[in-house]
Amino acid sequence: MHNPEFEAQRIIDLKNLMPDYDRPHRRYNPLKDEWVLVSPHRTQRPWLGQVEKTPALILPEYDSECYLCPGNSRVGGVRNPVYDSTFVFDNDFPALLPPDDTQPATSDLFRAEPASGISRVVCFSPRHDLTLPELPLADVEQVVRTWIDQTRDLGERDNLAYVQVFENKGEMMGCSNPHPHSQIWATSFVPNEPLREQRAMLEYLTRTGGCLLCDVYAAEQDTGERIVLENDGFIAFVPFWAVWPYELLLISRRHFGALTDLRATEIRNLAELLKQVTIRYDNLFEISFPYSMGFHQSPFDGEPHPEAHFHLHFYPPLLRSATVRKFMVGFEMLAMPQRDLTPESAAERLRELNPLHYRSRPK
Ligand code: H2U
Ligand code: ZN
Repeated sequence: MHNPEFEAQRIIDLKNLMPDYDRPHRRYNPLKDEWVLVSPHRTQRPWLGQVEKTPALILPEYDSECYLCPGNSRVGGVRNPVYDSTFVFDNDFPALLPPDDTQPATSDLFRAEPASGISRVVCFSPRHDLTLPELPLADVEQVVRTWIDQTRDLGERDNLAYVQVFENKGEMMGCSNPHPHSQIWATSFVPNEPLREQRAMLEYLTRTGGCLLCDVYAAEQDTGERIVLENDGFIAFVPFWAVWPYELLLISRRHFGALTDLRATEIRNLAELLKQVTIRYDNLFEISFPYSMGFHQSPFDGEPHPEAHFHLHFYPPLLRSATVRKFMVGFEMLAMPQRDLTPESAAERLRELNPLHYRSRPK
């Protein structure tokens, strides 16, 4: 299936990589078709800028003021059931509405199209205080199963083309409530990020005959230097082209497109890796580690998508401590993303952390 010339080039490429290269260079992101500037020599610069607030350490198991806890009223007045597992509800302030017949005004220069969809909130468990790293494994599996069921339900609908499952964790990421939850926005169109990736994966398949992420999986296993964790179903690694300091990409070992294609063993593998990855994250600065994470899967647009390879991005904002975050400003806003810490050093740091959550270790 692979083009042999391309295969030979891949091996040369691997040998030519320079993880200990300490001069500025740029790295290519084939999923986004864009470059990131890496400036490893800058990691020593002093920091006199903004200091972020450290998140509260101890949360109660139940909070009578929380709009997501079992039995409590939400902002719109609806009361949550006394749920004892995952709990899904339609967002009371949805960004998307059901389709109707109205059309926005549009012109060549000022283009607009109708956009419809469904937004839901998925509470991970009744516990107000247990995020993914501290949730029992069986409960994390239940969260994965809920995402699968929701994807199936929404993906099968004629007027929806994409199902975006994501979690915003921590005030720093704009999360409005500490009760562990994720969101699902299912849209009548494929949003920018998955569309861009899908086009890149399709271009790669056409050019090489292979799958971009299957090849990345194999290449990362060959070198091992950016892998943080792996199991039979998935690897978690800091991508060669990562933008965020401790960014991670989780990709499935097997080639398949969507959450709905996961096999029973892969559900368990994914739950295990989610738990272990988020434990390492919390252990990095011994705080509840903020991030935005989300799955990228095949569009549900009725077309076959042989190019699509199921994966999960973690984009955490923190850089050097619980209080120092990376800002995407200046050159990043106006020119291109830039990082100081190399992906290889970030991976090494995450890999060497204790596999036990800091709050569960004996003092
Ligand atoms: P975050 O994941 O960014 O914290 O957002 C939580 C979502 O919960 C947000 O989209 C919704 C908000 O609209 N929400 C409700 O649907 N009902 C409520 O009572 C409060 C918040
Ligand atoms: Zn709560």
